Amino acid sequence: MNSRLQSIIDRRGPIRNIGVVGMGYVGIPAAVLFADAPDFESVRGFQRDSPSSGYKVALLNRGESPLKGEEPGLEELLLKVVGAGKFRCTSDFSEVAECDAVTLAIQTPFKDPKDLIPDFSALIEGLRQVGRHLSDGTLVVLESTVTPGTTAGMAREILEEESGLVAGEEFCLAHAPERVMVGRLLKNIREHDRIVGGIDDVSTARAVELYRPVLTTGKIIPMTATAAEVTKTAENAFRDLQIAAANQLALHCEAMGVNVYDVRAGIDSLKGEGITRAILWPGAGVGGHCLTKDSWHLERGAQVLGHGDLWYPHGSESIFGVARRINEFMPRHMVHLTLEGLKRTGKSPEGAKVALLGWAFIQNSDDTRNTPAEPYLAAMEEAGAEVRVHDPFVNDYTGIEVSHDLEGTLAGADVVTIFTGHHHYLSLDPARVKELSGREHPVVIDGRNVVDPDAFIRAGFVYKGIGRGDKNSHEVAPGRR
Ligand code: SAJ
Repeated sequence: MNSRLQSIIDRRGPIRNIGVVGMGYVGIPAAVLFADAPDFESVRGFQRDSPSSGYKVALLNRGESPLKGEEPGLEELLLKVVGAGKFRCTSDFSEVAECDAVTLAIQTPFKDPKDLIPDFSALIEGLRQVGRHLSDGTLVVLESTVTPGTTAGMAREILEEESGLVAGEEFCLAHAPERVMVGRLLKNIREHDRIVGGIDDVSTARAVELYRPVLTTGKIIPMTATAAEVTKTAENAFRDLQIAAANQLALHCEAMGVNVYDVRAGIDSLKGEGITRAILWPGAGVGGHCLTKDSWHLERGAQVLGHGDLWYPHGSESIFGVARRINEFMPRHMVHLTLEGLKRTGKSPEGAKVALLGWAFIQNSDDTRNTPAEPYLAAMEEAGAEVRVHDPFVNDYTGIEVSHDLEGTLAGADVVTIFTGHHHYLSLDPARVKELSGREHPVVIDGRNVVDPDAFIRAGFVYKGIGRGDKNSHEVAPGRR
C-alpha cells in the first residue's frame, strides 16, 4: 500500500461528499443511487452549462429527469434525494473541491466510425475541470468506456497537470466501467457485478469503498485500472465476436443450401456438465453504441500499450477486427440478397421501390444509434432504388423520413426488406402485403427471421433470408391475382 497516499486518505476520513460529472444516462442514475445510500452525506451532479445540455441543471434540481423513455424507479428516487437535500446539480465546477470522490460519466464516441479515432474532447474537458479543483486525497473515477491505457495515461496526465498533485501519491485514480442498459439503469447498477480498477492498491480500495454501498446483488470485482478498461471493451468485443460467428455460419449455410436456424438449434442443444455453446443470432447487422466501437477501443489499446508489435502473426488483423468486418458486411449482404431477388423477377434496382421495415438498431426500441439499416439504404439508393423507411418506434432521424404508416410504406413496393425484428412485423400477412405491392412477384428480404418463408413463397413472393440456404433458391409460385 502507498503509505503517503494512505495517510492522506486516513486524515481525510471516509467518503462523505461525492461529485458526478456528466448528467446523462450513466451519470444521473449513479448520482441518485450514491445520494440514496445512507453512507454518504451529499452528491453534486456536475453538468457543463452548454447550449445542448445546460437546461438539465434546473430540471434535475426540480427533481425531474431529462432522460427519455421508461426508467423504472428513477423519477421517484430523484424526487426523494432532491427533496431530502442529498442531491443537487450545478455547473460550478469549483465545488469539486468539496468532494471526497468524483466520478466522470462522459460519452466517448468515435469522431468518424470510419477512422476509429475516439473523440475524447468532452472527457478531456471534464478531466480539466475536475483537475483544476482537485484537493488532496480526492478519489477520481472514470466510468466512461475508454481505450485501455487511458486512465493511467491521458487521464492521469491531465489531472496532474491541472492540479499540480501527483496521482497515486496525493490523489486516488480508478476506472469503474458502466454496464447500464437503457430501460434498466438503476437495476443494472445495483445488480451487475462492478469492475473496479485503481492505478494502485490504495486507489482500488478507495474506489471499492465508493461503489460497495450502491450494490444490492452485484459483487465488486477489483483489479488494476488497465485491466478494468480491457474488461469493459473486451466484454463487448466478445459479444460482437459471438454475433459475427453466427453471421459467418449463416453465410456458410446460405452457400451450402442449409437453414442456419436448424443448425443453430442443433448446436444450442449440446448442453451438459461444463459444455457451453453460446451461439447467438445471425441477422442484418450489428448497430448500437457499444458493440460498434468497443472492439476498436480494445484493438487500439493493444496497439498503443503493446507498442505495435503484437504476437498474433504480425500485421494480421486480430479476430476482433475480423468479427467487426463480418458484422459490418451483413447490411451489404442484405443488398446482395435484394439485388438477387429483383433479378429473379427480371427487375433492375434502378427505379425499384423498396419498403425498408425497421430503422432502430434493435427490436422494439426507438434507439437508432449506428443502425445497420443506414448503409443498406445508402447502397440501394446508390443502385437507383427508391427507398421508403418504416419504423413504429422511431419518430425522426436526420435526413431520413421515417413513416409510422406500414400499409402506406408497403403500397407499390417491389421489395419489402425487414431490417429490425419489431413485433409489428411478426404478423405481416403475405396476401395483404402482396395486394398492397400490386406486383405479381414482389420480393421479401428477411434480415431477422421474422416471416414464414413458405407462406410468402406460396403467395407468389421471391423470398431471400439471412442464413436461409434452404429457401433462397426456391421455385417462384405461379402468380395469382
Ligand atoms: N444482435 C445480433 N444478434 C444477436 C444479438 C444482437 O445481430 O444475437 C445485434 C442487434 O440486432 C443490435 C446489435 O447486435 O443491432 C447490438 O445488440 P445488443 O443486444 O448487444 O445491444 P447493445 O448494443 O445495447 O449492447 C448492450 C451492451 N451493454 C453495455 O454495454 C452495458 C452489451 O454489453 C450487453 O450484452 C447488451 O446490451 C445486452 O446483453 O443487452
